[in-house]
This record gives sequence, structure tokens and C-alpha cells, in this order.
Amino acid sequence: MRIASADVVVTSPARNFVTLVITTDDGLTGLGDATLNGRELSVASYLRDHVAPLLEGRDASRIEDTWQYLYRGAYWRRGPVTMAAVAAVDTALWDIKAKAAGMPLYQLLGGASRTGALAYGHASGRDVPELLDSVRAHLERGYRAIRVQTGIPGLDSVYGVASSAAGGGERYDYEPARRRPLPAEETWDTRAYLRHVPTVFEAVRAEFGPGLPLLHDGHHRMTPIQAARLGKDLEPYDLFWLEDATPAEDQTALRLIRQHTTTPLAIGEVFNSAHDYTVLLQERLIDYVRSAVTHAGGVTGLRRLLDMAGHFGIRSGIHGPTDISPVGMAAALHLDLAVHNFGIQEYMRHAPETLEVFRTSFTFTDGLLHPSDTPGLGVGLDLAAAERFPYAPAYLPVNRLADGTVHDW
Ligand code: KDG
Ligand code: MG
Repeated sequence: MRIASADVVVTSPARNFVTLVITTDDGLTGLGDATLNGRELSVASYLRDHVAPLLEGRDASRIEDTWQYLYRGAYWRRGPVTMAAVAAVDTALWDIKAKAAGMPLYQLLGGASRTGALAYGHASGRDVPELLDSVRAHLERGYRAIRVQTGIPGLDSVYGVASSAAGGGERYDYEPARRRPLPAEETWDTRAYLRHVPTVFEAVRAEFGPGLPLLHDGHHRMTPIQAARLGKDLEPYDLFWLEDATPAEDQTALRLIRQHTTTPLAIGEVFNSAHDYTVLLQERLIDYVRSAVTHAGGVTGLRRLLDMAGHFGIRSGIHGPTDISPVGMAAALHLDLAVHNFGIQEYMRHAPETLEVFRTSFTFTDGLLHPSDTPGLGVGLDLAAAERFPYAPAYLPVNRLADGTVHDW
């Protein structure tokens, strides 16, 4: 079974996605997600210009060898663009192998360790009443774990908080709604945030009781000592996790946070290699790893990372916002089902236009996701539908302090 072609599809059904389609000489196709939000075309070029010519004629069944060939062979290792490209090839080859075997991918990864993957959704509100409505809407949709984000008094807009209550507060504003050629700029104030967030969790616990797993994303905005304080202040509200408290690339920052708080910590959506985690795992500084299949070298890369985390009793929390395409999401679900150290799966539902292009088979029942038993990943790509949604540039926002200094987010 040889690779006959490797084609890159860039499409924008509600938001931009880059998909690799590998076809074999016996007519099987495999899909891989290569979407890097705000930098999509760089991965498309890496794949088209530098990877596709290397793939043609290769044995499609040699997944590990192809991974090593692209990773080691390029000399320039790691990095979000390279690893998204490697991920797309790897995922597409796993899709093909599982289709050839006539099995859902999770069977090739060792079979199911559970009946489904507990998913969390994104509730948000510009103020507390709007947030409580959004939590209610998520519970009605079947979610059994919920991420909580709100507006901050004094700040005009906050990333991760929907600018309208329509849709139950689920959507980010940079999906396509505020698509523009340049990134939007938001103003940030960490002291205002630190004062406000504990009052939000107090209100959510008062309304929904102690049992509901609640999560929160700090989007890398705090210093270690600020994060330590927030972790302590949130202890009474028993969070499932506090995510991305500090800029993720500074692994040793987590030591200070860990010394001060028992609030569980999650990090890693911007990481692209197991090497980004070595201090975090060996010193048990986090509780959940957040990498996506799409950004961490595919099914092979993420499986290696999750196995390494498992040795330290650290669990998975695979990144699953809407900029992970349904292909990346399906790959995550197969891993969620198979690995022993599963923790939780992020699940923001894709827009209807996205689901016109990507035909999914995964299910969401009683708060649990299942990848389905369709052979392969269980996702189809409708090329005619994809052509109806041409690429348009869209960027994440840039954060500044009141005096204009660029800030982390
Ligand atoms: O592309 C960036 C988004 O995927 C990210 O900001 C979403 O933080 C996020 C999350 O936890 O889903
Ligand atoms: Mg996040």
C-alpha cells in the first residue's frame, strides 16, 4: 500500500481549517488536521512545498518510520508549524491503517478502556447572571463538566467570553465573528481579574451545588505568585483544574504555584513536544496535560506523551476548542477511549457550516463522547462543500495593559 498523493485542503466553514488528504494506490484515503489558528497558511505551505513530495511512493503502513523521517530528517525539530505538519501526516496514516484493518482507530491503540470520554463545555457570560444562564444551557445540552469564564468589571472585552449571550455563551469572538485583517487588541488588568474570579465561582457553586466539575482557563496571564494566590482563593470551590495559569514555556514557574495551592493544574495547549513537559512531569507540577493531537505530532506524538505522563500519575485533558478541526477532535476521542490515564476531553461544538464540510460520526450522550465504531477516524471530508468556504485571514487578539504594554494572554 503506497502513498499515491498528499493534498492540502484549506477551507473556512465558519473558521479556517487546514486538512491533509493522503490517498493510497489502492484507493484508501486518510485525513489529518494541520490547523494552526492564525498561522494556517504556514503549515499548508510546509506540507505542500516540503512534505508532500517526500510522501509520494512511500509505504503508507510505515507510520513510525514516516514520523521519524519527518521529525529527525528535517534537522529543524519541534515547533508549532513542523509538529502540526507531522501531526497531519501521522493522523492521516493512522486513519488509513485503521480503514485497511476495518476497525475504528481506538481498536488499534489497544481497544477501549472506558465506555466514553467525559467532556467539558465552555460556559461564559459578560456578567454573572449571563454566565449562570450559560451554565444552565450547557447542562441542558448534556454537559456534565463545565469551564467557567466571565467578563471582568472595568474591562471592555475578555478573550474566552462570548460577546453575546446568543448560543448559550459558547462561542469565542475570534471564531469568525470579528474576522478582520489585523488582530483585535484587548486591554487587560490582572488585579481586577484576581479580585473578581473567586466571586464568580462562589456564585456558580451557590447556584449549582458542590458536585458539578468546574474548570477555569487563565490563558497564561498571571505571574507565578499571582497564580499561586488565585489557586489558593479558588480552593473552597473545588475546581477540576486551573488551566494555563502562567506563560506555559516557563516550566519552573509551576514549582512556585504548586508550593502554595492544592487547586489542580493543567497546561500545554501551546506545547508541541514531550520535551516541553519534562520538568512538569518529573516533578509532578501539573495534574493534566493539555496538548492536542493536531499540535503535538499526531496520534503517535500524543500517545508517547500520554504514556510518559501516565508514569507520573498525570492524566489527559486534550485540547478541543473549535480551531481543532473535527478530524483532530476525532483523533483525540480515539486516544481518550484507549489510554488508561484519561482525565477529561474539551468539547466546544463546531459550527453547522464546519459540520457540512467535515462529516463526523462521533456521539455525545449523557456527557460522554464516543468516536463511533466506523473504521478509521470516522470523519469524511466533503470537498465540494469545502470549496464553498474560501480562506480569509483571522487572528487571535493581542492583549495590552492600560499603559499599552503588550501582555500575555
Ligand atoms: O487557538 C487558540 C485557542 O485554541 C485557545 O485559546 C483555546 O484556550 C483555549 C482552550 O482552552 O480551548
Ligand atoms: Mg486554554
